[in-house]
Amino acid sequence: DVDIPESHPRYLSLLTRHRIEEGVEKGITSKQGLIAEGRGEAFDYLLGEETIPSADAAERTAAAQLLLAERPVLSVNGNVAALVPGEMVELAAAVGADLEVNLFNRTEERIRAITDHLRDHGAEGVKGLTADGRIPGLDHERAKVDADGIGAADVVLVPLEDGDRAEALAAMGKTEIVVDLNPMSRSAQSAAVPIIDNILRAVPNVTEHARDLSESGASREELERIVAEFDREAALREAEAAIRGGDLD
Ligand code: PTJ
Repeated sequence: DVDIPESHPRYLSLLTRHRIEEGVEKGITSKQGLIAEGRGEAFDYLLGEETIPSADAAERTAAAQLLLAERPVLSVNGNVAALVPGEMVELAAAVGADLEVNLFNRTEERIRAITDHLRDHGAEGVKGLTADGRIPGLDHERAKVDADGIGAADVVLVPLEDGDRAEALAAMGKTEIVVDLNPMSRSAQSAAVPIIDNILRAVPNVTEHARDLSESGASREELERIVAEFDREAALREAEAAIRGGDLD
């Protein structure tokens, strides 16, 4: 990747910056993606740059939810493609989900670049170019999805998503899993399963949970129990408390 010694105290954050910069240079990540990255980094710093226990519980729940789904879809934008392309391909394989390139600042060119990038990382049949479906309640460009992808999905993973789109997808009745370092963002607030963690840690951990659950032969009942026991309000509260640095009351 790049010559940053792993022992460097800011290793992960330097690696992340480098990947995002490279993403912009390759035409994968938008310039707004740089701003989003800076915002995420600040929250991650306050979280201690670690997966807190409530985030791990959310990641296990996300794995259960994706395994239970009939038509799970993982949405990929310019930041996700730059940061965790191979990890998204692995997660899709572990839970039997489709990958769909879906952009906030949509251009055909960037969709093609991201699709190629995902294929270079082993993806097959990436969705997103057909764009024959619409999310109700959003303006034209922001509303585009593949009808047989996100349009028909029952469970969607939308990492680093814009608030309006996250709310509109939830309003369509989809079970929404969001990865966002800001527990106060509308995306995190509208998700059935908000994962307040860095996408770099979150995606591999969801995959690991999915593999554990599959390999241990977890039944539907057990997966449903994991989903039912997850408390989204508590997860959001605990993340906010960790960021604010202390007990809430
Ligand atoms: O590629 P596009 O056109 O689809 O655009 C993607 C971005 C991310 C630019 C677009 O969706 C956007 O503008 O998003 P926002 O509104 O900036 O929200 C991004 C959220 O992701 C913010 O709440 C950040 O704190 C959070 N975030 C940033 N980096 C990470 C992150 N969350 C988890 N892991 C990160 N590495």
